[in-house]
Amino acid sequence: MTPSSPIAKSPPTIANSSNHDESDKTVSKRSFSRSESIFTRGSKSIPGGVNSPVRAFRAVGGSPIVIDRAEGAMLYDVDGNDYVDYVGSWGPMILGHARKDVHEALVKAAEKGTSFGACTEREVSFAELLCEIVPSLEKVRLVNSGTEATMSALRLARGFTKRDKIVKVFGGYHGHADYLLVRAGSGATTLGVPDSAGVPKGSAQDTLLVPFNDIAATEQLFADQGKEIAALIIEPVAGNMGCVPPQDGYLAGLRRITEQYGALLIFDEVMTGFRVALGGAQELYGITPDLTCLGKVIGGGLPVGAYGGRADVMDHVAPLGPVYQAGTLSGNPLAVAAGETTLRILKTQNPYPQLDKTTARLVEGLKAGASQADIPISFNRVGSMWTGFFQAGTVTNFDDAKASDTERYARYFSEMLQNGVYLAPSQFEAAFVSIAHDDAAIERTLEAAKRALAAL
Ligand code: HOZ
Repeated sequence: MTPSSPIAKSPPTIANSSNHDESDKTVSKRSFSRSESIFTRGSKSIPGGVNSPVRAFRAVGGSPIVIDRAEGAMLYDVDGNDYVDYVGSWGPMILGHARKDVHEALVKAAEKGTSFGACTEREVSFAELLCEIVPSLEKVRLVNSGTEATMSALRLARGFTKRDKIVKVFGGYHGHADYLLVRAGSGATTLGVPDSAGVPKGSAQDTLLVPFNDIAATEQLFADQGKEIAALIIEPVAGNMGCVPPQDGYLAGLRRITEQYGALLIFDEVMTGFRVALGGAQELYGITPDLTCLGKVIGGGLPVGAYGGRADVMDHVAPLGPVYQAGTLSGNPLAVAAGETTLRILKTQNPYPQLDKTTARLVEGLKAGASQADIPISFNRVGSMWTGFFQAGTVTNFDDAKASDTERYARYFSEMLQNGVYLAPSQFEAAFVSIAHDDAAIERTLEAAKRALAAL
């Protein structure tokens, strides 16, 4: 499978673009001076200098690199440094950056107007495509972000069941709605604020918690309070405590318990949708939730979210039903153009076997490097989503993830940055491989990791 060419005129220069001169093996230290000065300037007008906390380098030290452009698997910062990118805009960029076909679809859509706040034919074909691809979707509503999707799905679940309580897992992150910032993973854990200030007690008191991969605890919770629980929301492959796969039978167990107590099962597939399989984790593991939340990949790099599922539940959403949810830019023609083009490419090309192979090669290589360097790193991977936890133990839940050596991860992160690889500036995030990550990108990453581990 050959990805379409990127829009920039110059071809990516992966193999020779590190800061290592292969002829004399000298290493020049990368300079980040322009990034630093822009970040310092930005910190005066933007809180913490970032528009989303996960972008800050607080957990790893130093100041964030400031991006100039991206192409294929590569990021380029304002100092002229290049990086093999494993953040992928936190998941959306499964086709790689600056795809020509996505770009063309965007230009074409923009020529017809950027927002109407009214119906379009394309939002209908996009909804049809989503319902065709994602097994549980009978009806779907477009929103603007993953946070909006989870917020709306939970309101709908509460309106449908006429119950107030919801269940999430420790370390699960489902966006920044009040009642979800309870023992939340991702940036909330990275920055030490798993329970955010500003959340009224009343909003959080109906959020119940269980450990990920713990069916017995979930069973017990439902035995105690099941008749009051509207929904259990979960990332079927946890991604916001780092990548943690569900153990055999776990998702089936959740399906059984929620059904038994008349609660809805909501899969937050913002990260896993169109990522771990075309139809997401529900296709991969063969479990059908009542509602599904989507984001990231469905926007093809533009802000899109969606929630959908059983028609009898979705029909409770206004204007059909009493659960209100709205949005000026929902179904925005640019976002839908980028999203639809991305999904059609994924559907036609089926890059998933290739993504799996590439990521397996990467992770196996990283594993071998870690074992040669005698540094314990525990790897989890599902398809093109993975995390290397700096510890010897197996990571099956949030407590396991938190046992990682975050200081060592921070040193590794900085060394990888110096060696031209951009990872998430946190131990508690998943990394993503795109179809633009070719052999040269993987080789370069493995070389960088060897150097980084040797420097620890
Ligand atoms: N789910 C993303 C990180 N785990 C969110 C990105 C953000 O918070 O900016």
